[in-house]
Amino acid sequence: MFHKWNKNRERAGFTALEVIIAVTIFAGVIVGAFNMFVVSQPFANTSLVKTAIEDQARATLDKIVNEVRRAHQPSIVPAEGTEDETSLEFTLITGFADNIDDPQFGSDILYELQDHPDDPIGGGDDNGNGLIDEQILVRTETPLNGGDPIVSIISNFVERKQNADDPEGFSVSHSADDRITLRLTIVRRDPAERRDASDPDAIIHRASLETDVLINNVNEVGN
Ligand SMILES: [Ca+2]
Repeated sequence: MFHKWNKNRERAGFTALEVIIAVTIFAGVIVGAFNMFVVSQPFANTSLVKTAIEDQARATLDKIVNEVRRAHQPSIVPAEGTEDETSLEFTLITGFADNIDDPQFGSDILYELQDHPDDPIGGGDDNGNGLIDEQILVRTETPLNGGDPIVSIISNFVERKQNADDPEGFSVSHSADDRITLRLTIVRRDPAERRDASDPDAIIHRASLETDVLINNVNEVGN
């Protein structure tokens, strides 16, 4: 009897241990699944931001390239042999009257790097978006025959030059063989970032794209 009671007691203890192990494993699985969900959300957002800034840089450069292809070559500023300017200006050709020597001119187009109006240079993050003194790329179209200029922001979140060796967030070079090289750098803070923008460890994502366009020399006919 005593023996049997003792055996039952051992059996009861073993069952309790089994329950504890089972509960512990179950709790571990639940906690693990929860962590996976919580942690994976910022990672998903991070990859979305990286894709978004690359798309933004590419789309902006494509737009400028498509327009500069229609530029009257002699009107392009910076002129040939100029490097790393922060603006690009030209007059559009809308067509040709009778022949290729007689271009018809359209609007004057200016692309220009500017300070963000809500975050002027000062070393701080005045507009609280996690970026210090970010800039904007502005397009101004001035109609040929007067009329008000049309001003639009074609890219925000343009990186400010960080130091003397760092390129500008938007730069234009015009080589001697009439090739225009455009570079645009877009920055965004990580969606999970909680540190202040002035913290050097704060995670900032960056997409820097460069593209070349050869100006069609047909526009130079008659020079
Ligand atoms: Ca800012």
